[in-house]
Amino acid sequence: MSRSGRFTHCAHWGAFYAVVEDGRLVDALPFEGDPTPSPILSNLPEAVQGPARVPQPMVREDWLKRRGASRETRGTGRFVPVGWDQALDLVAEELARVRAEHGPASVYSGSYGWSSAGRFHHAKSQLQRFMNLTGGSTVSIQNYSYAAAITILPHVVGSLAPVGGPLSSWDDLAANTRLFVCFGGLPLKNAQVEPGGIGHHTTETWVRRMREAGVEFVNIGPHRADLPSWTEADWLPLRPNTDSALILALCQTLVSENRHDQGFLDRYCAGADRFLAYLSGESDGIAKTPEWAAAITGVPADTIRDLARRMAGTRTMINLAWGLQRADHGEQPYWAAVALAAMLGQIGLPGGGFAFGYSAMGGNGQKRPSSGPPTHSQGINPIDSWIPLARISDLLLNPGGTYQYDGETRTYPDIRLVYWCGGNPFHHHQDLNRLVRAFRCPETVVVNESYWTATARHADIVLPATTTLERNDIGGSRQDDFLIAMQQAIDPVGEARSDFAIFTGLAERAGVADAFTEGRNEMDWLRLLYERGRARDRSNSLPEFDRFWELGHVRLPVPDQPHVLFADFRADPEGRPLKTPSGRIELFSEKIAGFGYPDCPGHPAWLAPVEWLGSSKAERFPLHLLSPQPAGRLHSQLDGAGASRKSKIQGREPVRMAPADAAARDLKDGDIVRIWNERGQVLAGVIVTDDLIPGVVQLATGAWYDPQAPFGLDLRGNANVLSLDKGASSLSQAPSAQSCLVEIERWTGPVPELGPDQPPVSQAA
Ligand SMILES: Nc1nc2c(c(=O)[nH]1)N[C@H]1C(S)=C(S)[C@@H](COP(=O)(O)OP(=O)(O)OC[C@H]3O[C@@H](n4cnc5c(=O)[nH]c(N)nc54)[C@H](O)[C@@H]3O)O[C@H]1N2
Ligand SMILES: Nc1nc2c(c(=O)[nH]1)N[C@H]1C(S)=C(S)[C@@H](COP(=O)(O)OP(=O)(O)OC[C@H]3O[C@@H](n4cnc5c(=O)[nH]c(N)nc54)[C@H](O)[C@@H]3O)O[C@H]1N2
Ligand SMILES: [Mo]
Repeated sequence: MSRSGRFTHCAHWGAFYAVVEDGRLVDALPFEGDPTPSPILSNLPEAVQGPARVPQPMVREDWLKRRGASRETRGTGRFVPVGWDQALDLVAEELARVRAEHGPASVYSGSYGWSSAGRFHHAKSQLQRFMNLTGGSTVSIQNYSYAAAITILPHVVGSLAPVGGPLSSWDDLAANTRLFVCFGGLPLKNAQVEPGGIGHHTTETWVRRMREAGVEFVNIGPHRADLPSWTEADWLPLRPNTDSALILALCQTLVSENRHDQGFLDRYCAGADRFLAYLSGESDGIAKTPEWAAAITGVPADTIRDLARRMAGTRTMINLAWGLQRADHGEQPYWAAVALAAMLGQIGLPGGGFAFGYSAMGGNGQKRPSSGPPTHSQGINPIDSWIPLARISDLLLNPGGTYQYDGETRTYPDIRLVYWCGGNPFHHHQDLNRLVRAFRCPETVVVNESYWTATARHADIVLPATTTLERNDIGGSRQDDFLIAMQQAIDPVGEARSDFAIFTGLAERAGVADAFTEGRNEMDWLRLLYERGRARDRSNSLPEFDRFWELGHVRLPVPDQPHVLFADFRADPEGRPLKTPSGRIELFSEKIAGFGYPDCPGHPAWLAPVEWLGSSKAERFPLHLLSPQPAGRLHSQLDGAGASRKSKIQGREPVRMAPADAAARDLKDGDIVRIWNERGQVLAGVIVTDDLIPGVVQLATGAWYDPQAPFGLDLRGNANVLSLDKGASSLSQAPSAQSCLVEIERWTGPVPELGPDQPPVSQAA
């Protein structure tokens, strides 16, 4: 069908209009009324119809010949195009064989990843629904965004609300906060995205309103630009991964100057005495004074003291970026921040307290509609087998191995088949050279992907998935008040099929098609999911499905009143206790202490990370590499197109560094450099900036993994070739990408060409 027209659509980076001429996507226009649409939008037509799409089902040649015996060559060699029937037969037979020979736990479908915005075609839901109907599989828990927080916060405050929302809402902050202390700033570039999509991007509007209302901002961290200059923020430059030391010294100052709120500690907290004994040094001989913290953090002692006094003197909101806990011992700055907020005694008051991740997502701080977006049922996994998701390489490399997690000793199952759908572990996981080795362990790897990502290239069977533009869906997030009709704009590119269609084909082969589809096609499902949501909506304000589809979007009502996190608990701590063992905020956790983990004791503590500027390793690798989220793309999505491509230097990801570090290496803007440590090496292009402190460099995540040879020099500058694959602690086993030391030197040889957009493909068999 060769359509033309304008279609309402939606991505994680926002609602938009897809402009189609003669069946081709030609433009993506900002959504009506969006005050700050995302520049990521500009990439779309170039990517969706670009050369990196997987055109039809593909099987790795060596796997076709030798099946599991070919695993050593995975990630290399040619692919053979096959028809859909053959591809689906191969997957169905291999899955049945592996489950019969090794049991359902030998199939890994943890398949972390953001895929795309539509809620029905949500890739992982489709995968899990299929797996759960056919015997189950090993899955994953947590997320890469805030896994350390997911594990520690239930012990400390009995809730994930301070990180997953709803946070105290922006209207509360604009009206009541006087001082906004941000560790890692408020990176507005991150507020472009919201999982499931967002109708209007309003974070910047809110931060401007706060500034206009006279709120004062403080940015603590290595990167000045984490708060926009118009906030006129005070910048306290701090060494990466040392926030917990600084926060402990703020607490110590409050106590030693008797500025802390003892009444709040007595009424709302448990274990304050144990924590105070650590602050004073009574328990370990080291007082956590500003002088002590200054030596660790690089922030002068008097500056720390002044900040503590300022915070105690006014209504203060403490905010920590999520990136801080994506580090070794990432639990500590979060727990310490809860303790600091408790000392100030403003938790549960308008505009006060603490939160994690304002501006990490576009929906954080927004007021939530009472009914969320539609969701598709994944069913129930018939087996109990899972890992904390960042242990993926350990899982594949150590079948039968044991590890600690949240007080348990657990055992890795023996994985024989990996099925990934809607994620890119060769983007998101740390130490990619290690992941290459890990991916060579299972007998078979199946990947549904739209693009020839490194993950698709490390599969044996690649099933081409449509992008959202090639199917109908509904976009929406529980943190946003829009529901967006995602109207199919173009025909599937090549032979791509939706994940729903792919798993329907596999479900037919497994004899469970009726249970999988329940007899419904795509539009039937959208209608059903929408109408279910409409029935739940207490405002009765939603139109019927057909009207919604015609309008292209609807808005859900949100509460008039500001939301204040923990206001209920503050008002009635006995009647509405927290879901912690004590019912209170745990500044000391008997439970965590009982686990006996040296890397996560019973109270917030300063624990030096394995790699940081104070470690002995910094003599060899003197630069701390931070890998924040990219401004011009979503993770690895759309890396090769539009805004992201334009940001590159000779096709390489830019690395930002301080003038002193550049001068010491005789580098200037635009130079190509080699960045390396003992885990790997990458090429990047230099940008010199005085927004970074000396000793700290920034290489955003998401450049496509493009090794010159297996385990060789990465040509595009993927930060995870360099990052560390270590659990943040025995408690959370969370990813710790932000604890990473490197060295940088000028690249003196000819700059090698980038790898091709597609792997080698044979003529059809
Ligand atoms: N060094 C470092 N590493 C990090 C981070 C960091 O800060 N530093 N951040 C981490 C964080 S917070 C996250 S959330 C992760 C993100 O990691 P991912 O979510 O894995 O990254 P994406 O690039 O979004 O990968 C999604 C993939 O799904 C594919 N896809 C899109 N739509 C569909 C679909 O409908 N069907 C199928 N089958 N596939 C689809 C896309 O083409 C893309 O390849 O990265 C983590 N990794
Ligand atoms: N444009 C765009 N937006 C995104 C995404 C994307 O891919 N592209 N990804 C989304 C996802 S999945 C997530 S989880 C969120 C992540 O949101 P965050 O985790 O908040 O984002 P990051 O960019 O990783 O980190 C924010 C800032 O923390 C600072 N920082 C890093 N380490 C330290 C430290 O040790 N101490 C201090 N004080 N500061 C530190 C860095 O300077 C960095 O700029 O972003 C979301 N938003
Ligand atoms: Mo994330």
